[in-house]
Amino acid sequence: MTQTTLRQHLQAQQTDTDLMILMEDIATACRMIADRVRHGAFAGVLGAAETENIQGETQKELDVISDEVFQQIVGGNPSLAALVSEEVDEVNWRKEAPQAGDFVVYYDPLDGSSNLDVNLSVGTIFSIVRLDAAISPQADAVKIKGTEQVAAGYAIYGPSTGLVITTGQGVDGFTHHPGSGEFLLTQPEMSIPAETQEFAINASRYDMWDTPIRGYIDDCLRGANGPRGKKFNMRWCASMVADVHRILTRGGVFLYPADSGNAAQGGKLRLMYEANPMGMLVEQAGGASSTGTGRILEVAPTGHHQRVPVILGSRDEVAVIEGYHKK
Ligand code: AHM
Ligand code: MG
Repeated sequence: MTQTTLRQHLQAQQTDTDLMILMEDIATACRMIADRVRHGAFAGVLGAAETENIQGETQKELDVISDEVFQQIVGGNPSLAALVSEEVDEVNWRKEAPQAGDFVVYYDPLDGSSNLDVNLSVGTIFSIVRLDAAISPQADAVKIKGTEQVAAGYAIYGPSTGLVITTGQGVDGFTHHPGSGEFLLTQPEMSIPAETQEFAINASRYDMWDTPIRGYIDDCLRGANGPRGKKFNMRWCASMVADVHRILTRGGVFLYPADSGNAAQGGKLRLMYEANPMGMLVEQAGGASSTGTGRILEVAPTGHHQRVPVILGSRDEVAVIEGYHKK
């Protein structure tokens, strides 16, 4: 069987060389994060010992270690203007005078990290924007809409390590092959069925939901005899990467709405390194992504750590949920 590597795939898509090198750097960072995640509770101790740090006994959290790995590998890319990380308050500028053609990378180095304690799937999410003009290195300059993304993706650290990417030409899934170290194309042209009977939401927040979300879930739970006329299944991984991976594989909808517990922040999930990249992937796979009242990718960012309500997945089901918001 012929195996297609990540580079061969990006070349076949005629990806611009600078973008291809950047995506390969991100893939390398993800392979190294996967290795640290696999070390589990030993990661901090072993990581520090490897660098012969005399403070080696001070164990670092894996999400901090993952951020350091990402900065170290991707931060050296010559076309990079800035990194924006969930783990770092300020924009990490890599150039004093970013030019047109340079990239901004937004990322969550270890999403779903509450799952680490229980040894369940976590991942790294990334979004890439290319500057269309020179900018001065100020935080306002990275408030760029999701529609401007040139690529997005995530790595999933589960039973195997996967990498799912889009450069705006559909969505393709790769699996890390431990023998060669390559990401090999294993799920070409991933697509989300338009209809579904499966939703993902943290139902423990039921008492905090607003009327549209409560109405939608109530109606799903009423099954074949209810207004939806069909029985729904439910899944919740508490890891957006794992939930979106399932949806890209077999369909479904994922909801993390704004509710009375997070309304002051505007929701839980972050626009620039969670909602936008997942929104682009889902759209590229034929699905839809919405805040409930509009397309996620069209949200004009107010800050680089901004939070938004997130509803994404099977196209027709997202439209149904938007309908509950219009009632
Ligand atoms: P994190 O970036 O702090 O890990 O938070 C994001 C995660 C998502 O991966 C997941 O969908 C959600 O938070 C789970 O939230 P909850 O703890 O309410 O189930
Ligand atoms: Mg996160």
